[in-house]
Amino acid sequence: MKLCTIGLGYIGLPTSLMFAKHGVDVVGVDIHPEIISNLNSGRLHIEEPGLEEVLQEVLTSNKFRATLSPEHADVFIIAVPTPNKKDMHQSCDLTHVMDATSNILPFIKKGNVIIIESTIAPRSMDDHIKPMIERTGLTIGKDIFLVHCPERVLPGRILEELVHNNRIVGGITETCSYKGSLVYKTFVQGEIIQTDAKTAEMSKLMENTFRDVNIALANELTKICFELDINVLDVISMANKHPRVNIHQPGPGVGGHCLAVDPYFVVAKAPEYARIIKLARDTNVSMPYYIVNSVRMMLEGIRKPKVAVFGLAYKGNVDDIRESPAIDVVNILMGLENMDVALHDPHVKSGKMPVVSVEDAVNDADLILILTDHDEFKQMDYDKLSNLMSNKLILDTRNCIDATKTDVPVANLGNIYQ
Ligand code: SAJ
Repeated sequence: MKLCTIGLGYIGLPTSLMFAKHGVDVVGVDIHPEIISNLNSGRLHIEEPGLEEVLQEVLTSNKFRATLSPEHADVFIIAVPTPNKKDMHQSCDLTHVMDATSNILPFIKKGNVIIIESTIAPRSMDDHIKPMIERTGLTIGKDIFLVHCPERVLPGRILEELVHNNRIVGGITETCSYKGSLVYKTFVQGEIIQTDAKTAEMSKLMENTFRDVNIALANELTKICFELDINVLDVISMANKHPRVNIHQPGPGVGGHCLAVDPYFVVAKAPEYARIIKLARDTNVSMPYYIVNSVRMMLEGIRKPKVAVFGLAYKGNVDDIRESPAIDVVNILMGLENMDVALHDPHVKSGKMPVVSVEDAVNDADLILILTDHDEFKQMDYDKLSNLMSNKLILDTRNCIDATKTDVPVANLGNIYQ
């Protein structure tokens, strides 16, 4: 089998490498020449545990190569970004998916399987992708097989989840679903569930929406508990002792290219009904302001305070800053008069954000503001580090450090004041 993947980002690259590792001849396509030359020389442009080793392995076995333009293949997988449009409801921008589909059209032939893995708004396959393919004159379900198989892997655990997660394969026809499922049988050990395209689209969106709404509940509860002088973290851990309750963790907001993006695709399709989903988004988007207010309360009385921000990535142990709430917090803090802000993130390269060393960040700082739960922050010697500070305060918005291991006062979202 020969596979041509379009898009070599957080999903397309690990997926390509996994197929190559399992004996498939893979050609990966991306529009960025530097990504192509880096990958062909064994260098990654994204951080993901275990990925570098797999890249070396499939380059050595000649099962993978990267290139700028598509080629004939048996299977095409499209894994390009679907951002929000800048319209009223932030609907799904299908431009990259449509472009990628149009770019492979000259190379498709009878018997091919075309798979869209990008997260897309409900009905995108039926209303937009299917008509494009049909214009070639090929009959879907007979000559060519079109499916939506949404990616569902968790950054940080991608290689493991690619193999062990269940896959939803939503075909335009039943034969399409069947042909699509055969492709994933190459390495998927989880269940491969066949359905139609629009059910697959909506299921994927609901997975991320469920999580976003649940986190919004935790964030709303944080504000309620603060007003009532109750520790929200204790409340959540007590409530979660119930066998059917699982409230997620509050934090500075919800980031990444999935939870902070996908729920809007549903809202935009049915705004009059998607009310909880929209409110949850608004609640999560409000959290950076809540965090900055908390910082201001903790620093009250200090003339020109300095905040050392720990963590810019949208979540722990990744380098991805897309939609990161930490970036929103930083922007709001930097907009305040009489506030110094220094940024530290061991995973984020200085080209992306003006990050400094941990010592430079805390030097003369009044407060360490932890916004991302990187392992490095959990293991830090805060007693030693705090000797560089003017005032010794930590606000751990991720509740990730062990406050009993340091003499520095540690506040968290359950306990803003010290
Ligand atoms: N977060 C909280 N509280 C929590 C859990 C997460 O504030 O209790 C925040 C994180 O810090 C982060 C954001 O939510 O800012 C999203 O992180 P995440 O770990 O929940 O998810 P992602 O965006 O890394 O990956 C999600 C996953 N979806 C689900 O778990 C339902 C993943 O399986 C999907 O493949 C991925 O979205 C995607 O690409 O759609």
